[in-house]
Amino acid sequence: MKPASATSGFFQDGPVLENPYKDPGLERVLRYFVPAEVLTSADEELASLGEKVISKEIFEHVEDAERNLPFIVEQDTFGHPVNRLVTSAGWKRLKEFAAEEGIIASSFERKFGQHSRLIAFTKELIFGPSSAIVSCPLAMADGCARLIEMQNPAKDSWMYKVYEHLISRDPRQAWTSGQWMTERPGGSDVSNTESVAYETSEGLYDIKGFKWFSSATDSEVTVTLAYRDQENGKKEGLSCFLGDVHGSLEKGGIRLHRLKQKFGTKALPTAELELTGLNAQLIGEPGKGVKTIAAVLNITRIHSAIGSLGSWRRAYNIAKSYSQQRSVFGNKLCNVPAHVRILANIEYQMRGYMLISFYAAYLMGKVETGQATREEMILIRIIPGLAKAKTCKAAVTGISECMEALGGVGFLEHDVRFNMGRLYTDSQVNCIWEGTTNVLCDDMVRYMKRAYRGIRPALEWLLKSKSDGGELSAAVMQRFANWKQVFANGDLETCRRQARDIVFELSDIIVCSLACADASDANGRAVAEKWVYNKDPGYSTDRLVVYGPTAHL
Ligand code: MFK
Repeated sequence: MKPASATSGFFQDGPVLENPYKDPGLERVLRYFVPAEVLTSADEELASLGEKVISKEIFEHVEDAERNLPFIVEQDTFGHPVNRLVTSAGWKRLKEFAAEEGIIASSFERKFGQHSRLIAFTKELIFGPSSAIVSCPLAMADGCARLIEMQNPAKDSWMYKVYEHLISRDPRQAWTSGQWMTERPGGSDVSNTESVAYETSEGLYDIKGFKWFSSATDSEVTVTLAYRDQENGKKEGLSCFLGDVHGSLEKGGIRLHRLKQKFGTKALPTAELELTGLNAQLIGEPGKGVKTIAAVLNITRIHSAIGSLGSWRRAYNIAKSYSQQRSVFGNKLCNVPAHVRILANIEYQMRGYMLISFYAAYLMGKVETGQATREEMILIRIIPGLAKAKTCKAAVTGISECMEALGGVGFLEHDVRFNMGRLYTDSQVNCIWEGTTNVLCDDMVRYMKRAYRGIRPALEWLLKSKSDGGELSAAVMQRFANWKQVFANGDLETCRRQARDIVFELSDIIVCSLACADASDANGRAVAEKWVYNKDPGYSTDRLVVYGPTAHL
């Protein structure tokens, strides 16, 4: 045998990245929610985006953004304060690309009516893992645009101008938004906010305070919370404001205090900001800021869930492709039943999470276009939170499993295209921002306890409408009956202590129910039976679900 050298001997062929839009798992979920004629109209746009996000050019921008991290220039040579945030060319180009591709615009142009949201979120899923987390400012821009749209501002107002910038496809015009809620005393508990808004003229304010965790600091505007300055010690709740970041920075109304050093999302500038005079406009009713900003949260929560799924699918597709390249003990991994079973289990799980996350997008689209039924108007209050709470957590362990499926090479970071470590570290944040899992669960338990008389029939309606009338759906109904008993019998404090169990079980029940409506073939049935009974479908079904019916392996 000839000994190997650095340049001779065995070299493993790497995995192949395919167009993520052509992913059979995604195609199936899209067919579930989107009518065929809409998919046909959107096909070219989505396929083209799918090609671009795996192109050399886009990966070069990602590499640039991830190597040349943002920084703050505090002072010039002579000690004058400069207060300038520097981001890389790659980061800027990725933002421009997102605008050109209409990642946010697609939701608001409403070219596909109520299905526009589903098409837009498909774009987010496709682009997210090639975005160096430009997906974060996009998510907040999306939420901010929706919040403005809900106010129905006059066409000649500043607010409307902001809206037009947020949804623009022209990279020279496109803006993004921040969302500055978090302060030192309160992360999730925003009532401890220490920012004060001083009225300058009707509807206009100068906000002073310290924002502790401000992602997407390079955004042109922000949605933020502050207490309005009250005369005579009058008490009022938090109010919500739309802040002019760009203008306020220029005139010294915001000081970039420092950038956060983070476990992941490193290309994304996240800052501590001292507000010495953020010019802002009141948005929504004074004193009802939390309720107002919730419109943003419900959208960014869907982004978190679908962003996690985008990374997870990328990791899974890399692992799947690698299994068709790599041989061990004389067998390709795709022919090792234990390995195929790991991949199949990932697909069964992920498909369930895709169903609930895309269902959230489906509902959002119906609500925004005035097509939602009474029950759907109720469900939209909880489905985005349910989808985020469980999907984001599952994605972290799921991506870790995909990394392991590549063995040692899964742990390496040489190649931006196959950097599983980055997908893993970046996905961790989705469990935290926009409400940690426990905060989401607590909110949902409190809300459902208050609104149970409306929520219960809405859930029953959903489960019935997805039922196939067979044994699988009967098992789901039984599980829901058990859930109702636990939830209805528990007092508020007991349910809050058990919030995670209660919310996770409800999320699973909804996934099971959605999966039952897609169980008409072997592939869909395997997913549904896995979720409902945790049934092992056997090796041939595992292979079918992972590699498809015609795979020659
Ligand atoms: C790839 C993806 C990229 C994603 C980008 C993200 C960038 C990340 C930047 C950030 O992380 S920004 C900070 C994120 N912070 C949070 O998400 C805060 C998490 N905490 C919560 O969600 C708490 O539940 C909450 C702050 C809302 C609790 O505050 P409160 O003061 O205890 O309010 P409360 O009483 O729960 O709710 C006030 C009202 O709002 C109630 O209505 P009523 O006044 O009619 O009773 C609630 O029902 C309503 N509300 C709360 N959450 C809602 C909602 N309404 C609709 N939908 C919701 N989700």
